Amino acid sequence: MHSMKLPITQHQDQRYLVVGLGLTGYSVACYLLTRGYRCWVQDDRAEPPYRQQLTQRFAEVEIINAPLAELELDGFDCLVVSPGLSIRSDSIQQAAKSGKRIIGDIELFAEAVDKPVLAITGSNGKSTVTSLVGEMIAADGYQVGVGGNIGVPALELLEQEVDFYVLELSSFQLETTYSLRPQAATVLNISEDHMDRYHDLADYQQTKQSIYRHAGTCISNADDALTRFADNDIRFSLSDSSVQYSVTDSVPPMLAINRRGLISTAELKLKGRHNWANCLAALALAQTVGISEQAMIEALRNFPGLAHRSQWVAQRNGVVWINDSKATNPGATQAAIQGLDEPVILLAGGQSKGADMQSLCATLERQVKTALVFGADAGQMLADWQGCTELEQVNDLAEAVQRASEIALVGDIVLLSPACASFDMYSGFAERGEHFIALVEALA
Ligand code: UMA
Ligand code: ADP
Repeated sequence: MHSMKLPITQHQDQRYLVVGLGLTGYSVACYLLTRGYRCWVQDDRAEPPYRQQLTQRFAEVEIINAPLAELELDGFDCLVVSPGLSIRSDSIQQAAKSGKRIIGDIELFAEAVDKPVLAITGSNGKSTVTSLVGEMIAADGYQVGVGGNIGVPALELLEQEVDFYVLELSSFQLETTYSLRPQAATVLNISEDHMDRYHDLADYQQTKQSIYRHAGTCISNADDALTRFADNDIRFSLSDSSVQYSVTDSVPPMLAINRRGLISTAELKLKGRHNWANCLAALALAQTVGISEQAMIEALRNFPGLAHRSQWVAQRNGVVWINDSKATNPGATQAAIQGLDEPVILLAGGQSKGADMQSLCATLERQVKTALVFGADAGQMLADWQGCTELEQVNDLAEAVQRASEIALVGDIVLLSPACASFDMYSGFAERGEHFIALVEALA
């Protein structure tokens, strides 16, 4: 097994500016510097997260600590922009107009990759499907590289010899990707997210749909018209059993390929109807690269789900506590609540990113006894949810957990499913979820 791929020869003469030194920027800089490219790094933060790691590995690297708008960009041929930064900013638009390539880490990956890629996007369920497809491929005895927005930068995957790659791609990453040719690609679903980065839902949808551009097979969700690409899409559906990947109408339903039941949903460790859709999408993806049914079924049966996605935390005095910190938009929260049969006390809040919280009203009215809201956009939630359910504003998650423990009755579920990003109070959804677990464990 090689520890490193051979240097690539494309664009060897170009001068690269890596824009942003987060996880992505670090992986891009390492990738370029290891291969001998001329590369500089820029970040406007006083102490970029990966400065120390990068300078430890490459003492000679030049890190420019200034806003992009203040830089003379004529000396660069290509800007590799981190996903957290919008390419619609004036300075990047100007650089594009003057002929510079504007790309992201996934474009560099696409230029170098020589094995089949399965590509997954959507507003919700990406990480679950990405991991599940990875498990299916591994269960069939192949080596697989799983990464992208899920948290392992795609370029790091190139350091190992594998048979297949499975990539979770965010809309931000897709904005700067042009030549990825996935063997199969899917848009799992589209609901409002990142409305602070897009003009409207159609703009966001169009970015998501670019994953289909050079895909061998397009896999769409027949229950969500916004995911549809063309008449010959492979489709999955929870409601239409005439499409290739569906559920039977037996009780309990089975996941089915062309109406033939493969495995009962009762055998899945993943809970909630939205996860059945995720399983169908994973089956469709894995089948395009010839994974055996036996391996797919084994993976479906064993996959416990990921942390922070409707994760069971504890049962205390007849009350179940669930951590769904990864729900960073209203669509995800809706799916989490709808997956439960019990009365819910909802803990929600953070940064809404411009999403319309009223889309949750019907679900709140039906299933949520009380919503405890906190964080930067608590005010918006209070206003948008007025009259749908009982509402209380609290200062933070600690107070929300305390208050929930006071009001929860036997048989209730306390669900952290914030419908918001966490960056007003945490480094990310994982830190928020860990904090929640610690708070619940500390309850008397
Ligand atoms: N930033 C600055 N100044 C800079 C550069 C960045 O202020 O000069 C800020 C950004 O505005 C952003 C933060 O730093 O708020 C992080 O941005 P980044 O692009 O450096 O992010 P990375 O650390 O490289 O992480 C990114 C993804 N983050 C984003 O897209 C915001 C990670 O997804 C992903 O796991 C990682 O690359 C590896 O591919 C996180 C995410 O929130 C989990 N993704 C969004 C989502 O899932 O909804 C799209
Ligand atoms: P992503 O990577 O797209 O954020 P995850 O698999 O991490 O997706 O799940 C994030 C949240 O989205 C979960 O906490 C769950 O509540 C919700 N979710 C998962 N799958 C779906 C789906 N198919 N439809 C709607 N919501 C979903």
